[in-house]
Amino acid sequence: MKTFAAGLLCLLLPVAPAWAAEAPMQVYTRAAQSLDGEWKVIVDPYENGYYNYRYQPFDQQADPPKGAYFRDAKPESPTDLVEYDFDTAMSLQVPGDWNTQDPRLYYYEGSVWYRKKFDAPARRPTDRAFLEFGAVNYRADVYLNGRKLGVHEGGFTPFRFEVTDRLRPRGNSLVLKVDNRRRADGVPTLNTDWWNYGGITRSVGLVVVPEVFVRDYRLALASLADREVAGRVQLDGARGGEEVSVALPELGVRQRVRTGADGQAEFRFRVPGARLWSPEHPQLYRIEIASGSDTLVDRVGLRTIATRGRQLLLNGEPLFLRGISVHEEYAADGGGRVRDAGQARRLLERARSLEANFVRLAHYPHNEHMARLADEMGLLVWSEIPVYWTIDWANEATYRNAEAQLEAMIGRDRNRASVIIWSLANETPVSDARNRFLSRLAARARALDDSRLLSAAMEKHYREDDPDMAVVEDPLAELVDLVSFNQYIGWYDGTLDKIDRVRWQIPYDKPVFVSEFGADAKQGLHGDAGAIWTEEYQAELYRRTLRMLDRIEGFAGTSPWILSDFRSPRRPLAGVQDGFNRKGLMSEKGEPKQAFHVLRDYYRQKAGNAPP
Ligand code: GCB
Repeated sequence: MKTFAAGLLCLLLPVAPAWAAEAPMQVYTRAAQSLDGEWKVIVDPYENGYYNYRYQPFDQQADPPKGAYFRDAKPESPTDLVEYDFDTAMSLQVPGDWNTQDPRLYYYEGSVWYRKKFDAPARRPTDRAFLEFGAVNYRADVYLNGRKLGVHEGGFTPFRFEVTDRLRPRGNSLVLKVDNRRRADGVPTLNTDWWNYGGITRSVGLVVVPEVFVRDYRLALASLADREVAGRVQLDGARGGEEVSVALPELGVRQRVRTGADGQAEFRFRVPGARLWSPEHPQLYRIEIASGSDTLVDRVGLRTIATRGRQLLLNGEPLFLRGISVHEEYAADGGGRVRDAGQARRLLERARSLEANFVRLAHYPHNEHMARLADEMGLLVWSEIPVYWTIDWANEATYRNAEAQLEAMIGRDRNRASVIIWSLANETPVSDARNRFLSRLAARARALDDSRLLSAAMEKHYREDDPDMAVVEDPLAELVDLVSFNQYIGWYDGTLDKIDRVRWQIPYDKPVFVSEFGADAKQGLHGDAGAIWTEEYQAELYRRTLRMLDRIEGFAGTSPWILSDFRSPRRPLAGVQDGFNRKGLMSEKGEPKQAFHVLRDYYRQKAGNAPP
């Protein structure tokens, strides 16, 4: 299956962005030829390489001229006018955002052309090849050897193109036009409180697989009491009737099943001796899925997550989420978006040093390293799509874009034991159009994965007859499993003393999760606890807020805002913010503020590890 096949027809017709409809593909553990490293780039604010001087796209012409950058052309004679040359152009590293690699691109929002030359890997004549992109922000127009493969929109999810018949043995030219301009109808939309990092921000690889291969699988502990595991395998290229073997060697499990006409095979077996996955014992087992000449190897944890009334249950036991929100940014070494597994690990280690057992990966799907490391390190995960603030709710294309991102997120990470919550949205204003949009998304998420909890970061308001009575009521709360909301009492909403007065009305028999609270503080700025921006104010806000939250009935955890300071164009205050949201418990470099210790002590107590 292809993200979007741009065949002959598409030389004449516009290539529409790829919205969904693509089956997930598990590639993380497969050997791939890496296309990371140095790419040649041309910054193109006027999209000169895409449009001719009459503003007609070159890639909709049957025979695009050499001036189309995706042709990656060279002059063929001394008078041949070609006004670009990738070979002599500047370079950027992939994966990586462009903003922090070159000071001239720090604020740039527009198009950059990327080019990579590569030789095809050795393969058998029947093998198939896929170009896999971890994420490109925001829109990618992708061309191989001068021909368009397709378009992808959405900056945080993987996509791929089958290029089996398009590869040359040597000297392939892969060209992307990457455009990070914000759009009113985009997901996210124009307005966010984070940096709009552009570029090929995650790895690119070429994956070679046999003609028939294990494309995807899912597996979950279906019954805690019976220790029964259920799942299914999806072959690609199958005719039906293929044998598939599923093995968990450490548990002595090996099952053989056969695919139906759709290439799918279901399995079900018992694992009486299995140790369940939990933050205390993040046990993973090797799984081998084989069919014909293909074998996919992975590591999986087995656990259940559920709610009972206002309680959260992990493996049937009550669970309190000692969480922290995290942006996928590692600014400690001057960079921006997390570039590799090492940086992802350091972020999660910061979270663990807080005694957290849970991370809210805000506000978009993070790179795949995060959930995989969380599996290994024993951190529970909330994963969300960037349906943030003022989405274009009534626009069907916007809905399909959001749904595609949801499908890609769930498709990629649904075998990660660490991931327990899919979140649909953040602080979205209640309206009929928004309710319809989110209830469709909720139904889609349930259809894709019924083994996890659904949530969304909602908002609170106050009762008209009682200004100290905070109410969480939202039609969305009916649809989700966990009633989550963000609140900033003592920061955007009143001063510290208000925190002590507020009472809560939350009329759902569901666990309550406080997905954000916090205050800005500049690390190293000290003063009176009554003065904002100081570490003391932030620490005091944490002390009072934690006491308040403990009074909420059904309070099942929190993920305060946020682990580390992060870049935001909404935060210009010189000398304090300097372009950073300062609500971190640590500076962007990882230096803890006082509030870090307040929250860590609280979490120690919750974990039953309070110092004497
Ligand atoms: C919020 C948003 C988060 C912001 C934060 C803030 O409610 O969900 O994205 O960064 O507040 O600091 O204002």
